[in-house]
Amino acid sequence: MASHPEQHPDTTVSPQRTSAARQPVTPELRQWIIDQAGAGIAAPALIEAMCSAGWNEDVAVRALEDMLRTPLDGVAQQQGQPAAVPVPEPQLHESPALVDCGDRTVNLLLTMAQPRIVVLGNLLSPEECDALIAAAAPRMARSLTVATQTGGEEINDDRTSDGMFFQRGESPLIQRIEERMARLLNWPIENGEGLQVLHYRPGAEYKPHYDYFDPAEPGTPTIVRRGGQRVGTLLIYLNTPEKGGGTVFPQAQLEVAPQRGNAVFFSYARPEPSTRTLHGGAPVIAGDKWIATKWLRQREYK
Ligand code: PD2
Ligand code: ZN
Repeated sequence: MASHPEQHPDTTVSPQRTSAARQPVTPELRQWIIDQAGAGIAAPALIEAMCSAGWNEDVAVRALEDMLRTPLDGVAQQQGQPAAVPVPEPQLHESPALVDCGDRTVNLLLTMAQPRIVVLGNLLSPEECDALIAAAAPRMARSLTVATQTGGEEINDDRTSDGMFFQRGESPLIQRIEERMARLLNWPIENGEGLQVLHYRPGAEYKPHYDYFDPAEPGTPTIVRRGGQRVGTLLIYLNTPEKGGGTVFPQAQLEVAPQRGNAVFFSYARPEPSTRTLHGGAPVIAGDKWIATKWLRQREYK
């Protein structure tokens, strides 16, 4: 049985707890969750205990979700790592099978807490995928990556795809897709970089990397002046390659199969390998692979 959170010496129950819709997740509540989870108490029992101690159910669930996502946060800060910052996150309270994105309902296929990864089905229709490829195809060039030494851009042998960027909101199609992503991830459209489309031919790949900008690189302060750090990535598969081309997360030992219209989202609350968001595009073995990538920044990306 889970003890009640108010039994924690630092936690006092006040009558306002049940009425306040926006109760904060206090450090004491976080500590209580760590203690209980460490004692092997399962999530449903923890939520029940918090609710019967007077915590608002939404706050209880949010606290637990936060803890599951960043279980080592306290330890990380003690070790001098930067504090975790807010990240985009779909509304997945009560594990819905379907997620409402305003103009489209998306299927929830997989969630992982640490690293935070969410796999979604049916984010784009087949027609939207085809339209994105058609609009991108005449504008493709060998992919560049951000040159972390200088803050500029460079050709990178780790990334043997062709690519292009749409301007944010540059067409009704792009606008509609960006609004859907913003609604899905609860993150302002203005914080997104322009949507990127990549095309991999057989043999092409994107070797494992992190999407955040390494704070140790000299070009990073220049890069993050515009919009802050990247804190999340949404990759959408625009076609289904015949063989290969999955998105791999080596630290999670996970591979997401590329299926047209599906997407994988992951977030990183600090620019650190401890987020375990190392990921890569496995070599395409047969057929082509087309993806669209949306990177989310901390602040408005002007
Ligand atoms: O194409 C992919 O699966 C892939 C893998 C890793 C794309 C990216 N990173 C990216 O666009 O950042
Ligand atoms: Zn990447």
